[in-house]
Amino acid sequence: MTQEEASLEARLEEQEQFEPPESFVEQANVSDPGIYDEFEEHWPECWERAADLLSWDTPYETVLEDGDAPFYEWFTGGELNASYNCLDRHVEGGAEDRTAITWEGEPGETRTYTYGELLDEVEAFAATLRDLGVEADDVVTLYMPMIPELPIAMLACARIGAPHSVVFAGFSADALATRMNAADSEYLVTCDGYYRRGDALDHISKANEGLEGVDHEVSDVVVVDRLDDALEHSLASNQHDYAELVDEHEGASVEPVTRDAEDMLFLMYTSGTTGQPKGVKHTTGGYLAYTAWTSQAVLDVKPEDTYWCAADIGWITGHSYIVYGPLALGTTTVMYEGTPDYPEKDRLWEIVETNEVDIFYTAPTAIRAFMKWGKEYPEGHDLSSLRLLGTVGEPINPRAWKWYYQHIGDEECPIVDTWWQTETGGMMITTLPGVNTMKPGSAGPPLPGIDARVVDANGEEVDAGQAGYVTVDRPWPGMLRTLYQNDERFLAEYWQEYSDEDADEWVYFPEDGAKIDDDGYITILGRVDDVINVSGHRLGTMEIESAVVGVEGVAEAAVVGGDHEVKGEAVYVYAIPEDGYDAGDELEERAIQGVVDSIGPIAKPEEVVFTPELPKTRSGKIMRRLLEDIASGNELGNTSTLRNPDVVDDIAEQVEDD
Ligand code: 6R9
Repeated sequence: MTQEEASLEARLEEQEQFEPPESFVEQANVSDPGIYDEFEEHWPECWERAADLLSWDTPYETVLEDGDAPFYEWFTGGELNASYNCLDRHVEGGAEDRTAITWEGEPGETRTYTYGELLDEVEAFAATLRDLGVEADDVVTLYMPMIPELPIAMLACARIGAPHSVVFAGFSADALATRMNAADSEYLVTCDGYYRRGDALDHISKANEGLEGVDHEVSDVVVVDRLDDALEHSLASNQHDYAELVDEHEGASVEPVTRDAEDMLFLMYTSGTTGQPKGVKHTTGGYLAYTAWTSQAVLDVKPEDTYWCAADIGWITGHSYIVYGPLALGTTTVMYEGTPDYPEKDRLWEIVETNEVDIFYTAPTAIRAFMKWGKEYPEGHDLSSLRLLGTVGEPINPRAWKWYYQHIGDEECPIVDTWWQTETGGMMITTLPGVNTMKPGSAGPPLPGIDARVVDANGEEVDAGQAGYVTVDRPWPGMLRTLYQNDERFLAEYWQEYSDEDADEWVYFPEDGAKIDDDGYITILGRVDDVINVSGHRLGTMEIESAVVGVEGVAEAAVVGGDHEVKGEAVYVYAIPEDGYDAGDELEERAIQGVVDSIGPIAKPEEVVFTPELPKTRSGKIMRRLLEDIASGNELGNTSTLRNPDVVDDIAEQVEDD
């Protein structure tokens, strides 16, 4: 390190606040601090601003209908089509030749689709789906990796009014079956495989195995041939080759189906406290308006930009900020198939340089990996096209924030640390990059119109600096409407904790801990339920536990998240072997494989610790907090209230030995 660099590092290390550069503010979509008051004074009509970003077939009558709270309705009476809003209207407006999607395959090939071409592809696939018998309101499952056919299929579904349910390609066959069963989905679009670190991965076998676990008849399966000859596969009688079907429908014209603002756009299954994933339902009007608005106000997206959200479309971040938000605004959105370190650890920076990316949005876990690899990788590339950086998915520690600011943004790009959830549809707590001071480690104030607070267990707002829980005291357009076919669970999961039902006061509880400072900036502390966050991916400990207990030879298991340098949190399993089984490597291997088979490699345990007993309270509850502390290597508090305090030392010793 040169002396100059060393003094810069030292200065950054001490600096706690950063102002957005003047050059950014001057061109920002939102730069007037008055926007907060404006939204406050005109709430809920302020949300017309979001709805105005869309083209409506029928104008809405009411902005917010709260008669049946918390089953809120937004833009009631309005009608629109999401695919029309993401495609046709840009083409009609003269942007036919603007690039909509730039795709980078892992082996190095690229594909681009202009808005005109994307519309043609979407129409051809929409016609295909219709021919297969898909009707409005039929749930179509999309089990696909990061290939252009995924957003094409999403928009084709939206065009004909069929909600999609995207299942992350890294999820297991079991996870696919569970989700298809829960949604009664009779159609599946998948692919033969994809590339990962140079290998052609077989995906179709996993899809086929999943189909065996579906409890109802699946009418049709469409298979994209991503790998050509790299993987031989045969198709069953109800399985069709994507390209063949699309060729037959080339040039088809499919009118976008007019949808009610409150009609379901998609379902997204996410992890919760119990083993059964939650089917989060998002609607057409509110969700699309909210993702378009936040893309514009927070990500500063402009039609002429090249914008890159390096997430996977299989998660909500990809739905909202690779597909719907950016395309609704008519910008160019980048998709990358592979991993950041293949073929070299500068792959992402090469993509930024060659595509002259303006805006880059990623997860803190990726930034921590970049830090570990070293600054020489970004330094080898010209990243001067970048104007704005963003993070999402988990808390970002100030050190990683500053590294991102210095080595990727060259101290010239604001960073937005955006807190939100699958359920919120879009961003909720973050600075506005053209308005607010940034404080590394703190997401920022709630967005204009968002009534997020930090409260204690009684719902009273906590003092600055005190830890509490996040609540959202007023609805917003992008919010989930319910859990699919399960209103009861919707009420119990999100509204029970802090609402006063008799007074008809409804408070949304996201199950995150937080603290707030004197300026109203919120620092998120993490989940307060049994959900852990591994590399920005949300996993339910209960789902993992039931996978471990399903392994022959395991009697009981507790799963917790422990600190991890790169992943943020990692999965730790504490398990009691069944009598007659040896607590050795073989059982550990099988326990790990059990988790991978039932959920997917993202949930792979960091460590399995066998113990004759789990630490339990006198009332018989497993002391998870204690196991978390052991996993994270923290100081252990008082264990005297345990029924079996001795077991703690045994476990802690084993973890240290490993
Ligand atoms: C978008 C997304 C939601 C959970 C959420 C919280 C954590 C997300 C964060 C963050 C701190 C941020 N989270 N963004 N924590 N700072 N900027 O990630 O959705 O997969 O549903 O996860 O992620 O704990 O409750 P989802």
